[in-house]
Amino acid sequence: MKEKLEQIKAEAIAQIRAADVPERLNDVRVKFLGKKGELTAVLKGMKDVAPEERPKVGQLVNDTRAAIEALLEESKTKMERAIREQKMKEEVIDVTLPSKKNIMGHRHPNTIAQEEVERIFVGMGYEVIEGPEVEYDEYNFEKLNIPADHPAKDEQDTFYINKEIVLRTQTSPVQARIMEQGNLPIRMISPGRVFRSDEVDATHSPSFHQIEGLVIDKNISFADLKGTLEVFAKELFGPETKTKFRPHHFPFTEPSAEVDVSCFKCGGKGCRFCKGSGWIEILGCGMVHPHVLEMCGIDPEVYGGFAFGVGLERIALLKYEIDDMRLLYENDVRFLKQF
Ligand code: 2U9
Repeated sequence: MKEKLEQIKAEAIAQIRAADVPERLNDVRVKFLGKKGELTAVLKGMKDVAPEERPKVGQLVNDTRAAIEALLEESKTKMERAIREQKMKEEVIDVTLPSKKNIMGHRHPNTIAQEEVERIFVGMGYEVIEGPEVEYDEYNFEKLNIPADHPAKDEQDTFYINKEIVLRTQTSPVQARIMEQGNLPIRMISPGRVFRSDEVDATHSPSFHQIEGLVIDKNISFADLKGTLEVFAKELFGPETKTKFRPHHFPFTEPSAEVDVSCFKCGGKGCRFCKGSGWIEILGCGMVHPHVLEMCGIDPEVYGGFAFGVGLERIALLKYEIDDMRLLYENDVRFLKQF
């Protein structure tokens, strides 16, 4: 029995020494100390040992078990330490390395201009409402009093999806849809992308952005329109800014006007920026045409209103003194982060 135990112990020790990973150590534990292990088998054979010999043999079995367990534990600890040290060597962290730069994006000048215009009108109680970029001809043209034979409807100027559907050429259809809903009064601005079949140059792009405004209520006069746009111009270009309303024509407004602001570079004296005139054109506006009101379900005998349209790129180019619109679409961060 003694020899048998010595043999088990020697075998276990040899196998523990040979183990190269913790899993192998566990295999050894199961093989020798487990329920069906070799040492357990010896214990089971105790019934064949003479009773007076049993305590001695029992003691021997326990000693062997303790020796194997101790060696297993010691090997496991050693192995785990070695693994940890190896890992530490592989995962060296150089705390002296410079940190990665956190590269921040930047708001596009168009977005800055749009948010500025929105801030001004929201401050005067206007709602900001967006709508679809792909529109029915009916909303983009018909309801805005732009008849079938109007030059703006030419395929040279408008992108047609089919006979009835276009890429909107202005954001006015958003306003026409809101008017149709009939919740009056209305005080809204609609910012967004619009499309015109233009060749690309320093001041044109087939896709650009607008903000249009609309007010519909009882007793709205041209004086309300003038006052509103004067406040807008002063907020946008500074408190000294003067405004000039020049008569103009738009199909959807009557009367209509184009608005110039006094040059914010020279204060109106005339410079290169305003091409010597002292004035810079910034937007178009007018009193909503009674026919437009009617087509959008509003009684022009009871309600009236004014509307205006601003090109956002134009505002961005002016405010930030950018001389070529194409720079706005290249998305070069070195350009964008200047504003
Ligand atoms: C409705 C009725 C009337 C919107 C208006 C303008 C004048 C205007 C241009 C500015 C530069 C377009 O981006 S641009 O080329 N817009 O001059 N827009 S009045 O009038 C409306 C809008 C909606 C229902």
